[in-house]
Amino acid sequence: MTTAQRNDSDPTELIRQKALWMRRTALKMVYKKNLGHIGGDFSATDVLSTLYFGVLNYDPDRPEWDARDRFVMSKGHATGVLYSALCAAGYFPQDWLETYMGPRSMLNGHPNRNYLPGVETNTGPLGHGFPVALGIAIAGQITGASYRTYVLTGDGEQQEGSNWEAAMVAGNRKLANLTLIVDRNRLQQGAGTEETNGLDPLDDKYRAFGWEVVEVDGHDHAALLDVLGAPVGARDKPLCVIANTVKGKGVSFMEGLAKWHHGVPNAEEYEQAMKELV
Ligand SMILES: Cc1ncc(C[n+]2csc(CCOP(=O)(O)OP(=O)(O)O)c2C)c(N)n1
Ligand SMILES: [Mg+2]
Repeated sequence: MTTAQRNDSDPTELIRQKALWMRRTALKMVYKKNLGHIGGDFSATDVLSTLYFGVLNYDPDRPEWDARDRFVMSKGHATGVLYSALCAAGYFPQDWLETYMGPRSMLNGHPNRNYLPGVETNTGPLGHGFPVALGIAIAGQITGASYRTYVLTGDGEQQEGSNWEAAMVAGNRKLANLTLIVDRNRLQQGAGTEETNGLDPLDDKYRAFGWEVVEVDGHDHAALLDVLGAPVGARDKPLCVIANTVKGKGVSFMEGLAKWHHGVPNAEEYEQAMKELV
């Protein structure tokens, strides 16, 4: 990020302000388009805000800058929060957000790197982003590059088999430059993860695959900053951060309910939600 935006005396203040803006912006986009995935946008907002405004090295004027840290949004359905973050980070102007999922928009329902600066790779099919991030991290390991690779996956997404192939390779290769963040909101589309195809004990699974594992409150900016900003040199394994989150976080009547996976608020609900997001 650009150092001009950072407040070194309290780095969480900027993260908090951006997270609020991102939630309001994602809600506006979803409401206006009458489409989207607001529940998973809100569970991931604090992780993305911490990454973009406290952790990642990037330059929005040079999206392909070689030394940039890579962020892969494997849960590609959550474009409300991804596009809000990229816009807040300076990759494109705010009026582009108005075109969300419109005809010929660059802001598709799922992110497309050929259209939108800042999108590291196309995602949307669950289980796709993590294996791509693995390849990016391996490339960095082979070439001795300094960039770090971060990937955010949904917890329901972890049920896809491709993740476990990627996890195995990362552990075997001791890819310390790779951080996987699991948005552990315990809900997938329409139901809970544990009643659908349980993941627990997720931490033990990753440890068995050769990863270091840390659990964190996925809405606590200071805790996220500590874990995600920790120097790579301090470990010799890939890092799995299980971010315990709440689907729909920030709006009381959305929190923890599967219906808001891709529910859209009506006018009254929209007003109410905006009143809460201050
Ligand atoms: C391979 C594949 N199957 C199904 C879908 C449709 N789909 C989109 S999101 C989703 C649920 C994802 O749940 P989770 O990973 O927990 O996401 P979050 O709770 O963070 O929104 C499903 C089934 C998809 N995008 N890709
Ligand atoms: Mg989930």
